[in-house]
Amino acid sequence: MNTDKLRLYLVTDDTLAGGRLFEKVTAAVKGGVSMVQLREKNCTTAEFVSKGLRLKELLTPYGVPLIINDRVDVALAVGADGVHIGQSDMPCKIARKLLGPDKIIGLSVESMEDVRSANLEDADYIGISPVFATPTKTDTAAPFGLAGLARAVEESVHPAVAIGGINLSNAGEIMACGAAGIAVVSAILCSPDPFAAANKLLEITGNDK
Ligand code: TZP
Ligand code: MG
Repeated sequence: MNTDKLRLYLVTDDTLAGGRLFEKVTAAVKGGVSMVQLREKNCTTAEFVSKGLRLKELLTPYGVPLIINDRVDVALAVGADGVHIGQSDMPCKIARKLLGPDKIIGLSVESMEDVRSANLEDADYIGISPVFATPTKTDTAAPFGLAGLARAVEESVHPAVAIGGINLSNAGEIMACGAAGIAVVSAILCSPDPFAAANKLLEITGNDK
């Protein structure tokens, strides 16, 4: 994959977006978000597909890839650009078989052991999760911290995106650890101005590369 797309990765949360998800995603993409993951934990499959189709239509004119969280079937159904899978989701090898060689597959890693096993997989990137503790997702493994992030990036054969508690004040430090990009939820979706938030984050990720 084009690793530039990993630079500013927006992960959705309908609740945090306050029912204005599509409006906020549009503003964020105009502000510089380079990839979007539709992450839905509480909706029906029909709703997931419907949101995915709408998001795909919204993102295509901007050349921004759509990634579906967890669900390979939903990714196929909406013609998404890829999936993001966790340690307890569809095994990567099977996801690759189902999606083919050209789709993007991202793999969450929650420990150094996960990083080493991800090295054996045909993934396009890893998501290092979480770097910092975050109220957005509390059922996480222990945070990597900056030192752990740097070690994980070093150990990984895949480009790495960091997630968890990333905002304007620490994005530069994340990039300095060698990450290919940052993945954020609240730093953009809880901002009163998602366009400006994305734009500032993009500037930071660019400056530290
Ligand atoms: N996976 C690990 S942390 C996280 C996910 C989906 C949430 C990150 O949210 P925020 O608001 O950017 O800290
Ligand atoms: Mg998952």
